[in-house]
Amino acid sequence: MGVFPENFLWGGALAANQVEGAYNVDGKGLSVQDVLPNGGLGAWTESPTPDNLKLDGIDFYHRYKEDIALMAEMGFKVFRTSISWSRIFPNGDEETPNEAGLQFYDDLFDELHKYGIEPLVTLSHYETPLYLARQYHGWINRDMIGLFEKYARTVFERYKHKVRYWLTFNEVNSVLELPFTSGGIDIPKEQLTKQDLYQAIHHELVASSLVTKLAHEINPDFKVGCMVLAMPAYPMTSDPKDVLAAHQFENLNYLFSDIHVRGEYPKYANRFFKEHGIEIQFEEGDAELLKNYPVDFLSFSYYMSITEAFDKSKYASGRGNILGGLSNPFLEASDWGWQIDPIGLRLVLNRYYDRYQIPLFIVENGLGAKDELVVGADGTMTVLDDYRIDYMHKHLAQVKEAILDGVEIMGYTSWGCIDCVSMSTAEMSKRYGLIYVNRHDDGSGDLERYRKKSFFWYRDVIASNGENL
Ligand code: BGP
Repeated sequence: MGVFPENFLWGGALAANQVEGAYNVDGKGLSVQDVLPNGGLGAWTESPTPDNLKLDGIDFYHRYKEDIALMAEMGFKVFRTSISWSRIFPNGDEETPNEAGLQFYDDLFDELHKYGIEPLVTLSHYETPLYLARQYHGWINRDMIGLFEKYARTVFERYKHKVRYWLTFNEVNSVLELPFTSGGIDIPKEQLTKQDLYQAIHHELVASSLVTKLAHEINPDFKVGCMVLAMPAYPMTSDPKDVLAAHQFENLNYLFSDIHVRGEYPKYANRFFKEHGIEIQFEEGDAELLKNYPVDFLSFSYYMSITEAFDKSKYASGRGNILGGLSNPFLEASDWGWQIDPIGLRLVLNRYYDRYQIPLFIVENGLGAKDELVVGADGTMTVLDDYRIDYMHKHLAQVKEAILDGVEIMGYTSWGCIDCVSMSTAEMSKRYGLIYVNRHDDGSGDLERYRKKSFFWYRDVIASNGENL
C-alpha cells in the first residue's frame, strides 16, 4: 500500500482565457481578459489590441486533441480547465446560449473521456464577459447573481453526464486585489471602497451557494468546490505583535473558505467590518442560502507563503502571486520573485483540514520559469527543466507528508501543465508547463508542442501513484 490513495486524481490545470485563443471565433463575446494586454495586474484597454497574447493563447481551441493526447500519455486522471462564460453567453445577459460555444466544450469533454480523463471545470476563471463589466460594473451589481445562475444552469444541464467536478470562482479572494480581472468591476481600484469590494464578494458568495444548490438538484452526483488562493502567513519574528499580524492576515484570507464551508460569516469578520466601515447588505434568503448549501470540497492554488510583521516598514518587501508580503530570508525565490516554500503546502493542507474536515484538492501549483528549447539526447527537441522537477518533487513530497499527517486530499493538478500565457503579466516566457509551446513574448513561434524532461518525470510519478517522486 502506497501513501497516496488509489483513486488520487493526478493531472494538470489550465484556464480557457490563457490557452484557447480564438477570442472572437464561433460567436464568442469578449471577456475582460481580451482587453488586458499586460495581464491581470495591468491596466485595461478600450478594445482588444494585437499585443495581447491571450487573443491567440496557445490555440488550444483548435489543438486540444493533440494536447489531450499528450496529457493522456502522461497518465492524467483529471484535467482542470474553465468554461469561457462569453463563449456560452457572449454578452452575459442574453436569453439563449451560443450553441457553437456549448458544442466546443461537448467535444472537449468527449475527447477527455476517450482517454478516461475526468474533467474538473471552473465556471469563472478571471474571464467575466466584458459586456457585464461595462454595463453592470461586474460583481458590484447584484444582478450578476441571476446572470451567473443562468450560465451555470445552462452548462450543468448540458454537461450533466460529462462533468462531475465543478469549481465556482477561481481564487475568489482575489477580487480585493484585482477587481477588474477577478470581479469584472470596471472601476479603477483607487476609486473602490472596502465596502464596494466586500459587497461584490458577498454577491459572489451568494452566487456560489446558489449554484451549488442548483448543481446538486441537477445531478446529485456532482461535486462542487470553492477555489481560493491559499497562502500561509508567517510572522517575521517571534514578537507577539508580528505573530498577531500574521494571524490577522490569515483570518482575512480564511473569510472566503469559512463562508463557503461553514455557511456563515465568521465572528472575527464583525470587528474588521466595523473598523473599516463595511456593512454587508444581505437580502432576504442570503443567509439561508449560505448556510444550507456549503461546498463539497475545498480547492486551492498554492504557489508561496507570505511573511507578515506588525511594522512592515522595517523589512524588505517580497513580490508574489497577487498578494505581496515581506521577503522571507529563509526562502529562495523564482525568476519572478515568488518565494518557493514546499513546507508551506504541508502547513496549508493541515490548517485547512483541521479547520474544516472536508476533502481538499490542490488545483494549482507549479513553477513559472524561463525555459530553453534544446536538442535532447535522442535528437528530439526538449527542455532540460531539472529546476521544475525539483520544485514539483519537493512540493509533492510535502503533500505526501500531509497525507501521512491525516489530511484527506482528492488530487493534485499542476498549474499550466502546457505552457500558457501568464495571468498576471500576459507573458509567454513565464512557463509552467511539462509541455513546451513554441510561442514567444513577441508573438512569434509556430505553436509546436515539445515534451520537457519534467513530462517524463511526471509520467513516472503518476504511474507509480506518487511512490517514485
Ligand atoms: C493563479 C491563477 C492562474 C495562473 C497562476 C499563475 O493566480 O489562478 O490563472 O496563471 O496564478 O500566475 P501567473 O500566470 O501570473 O504566473
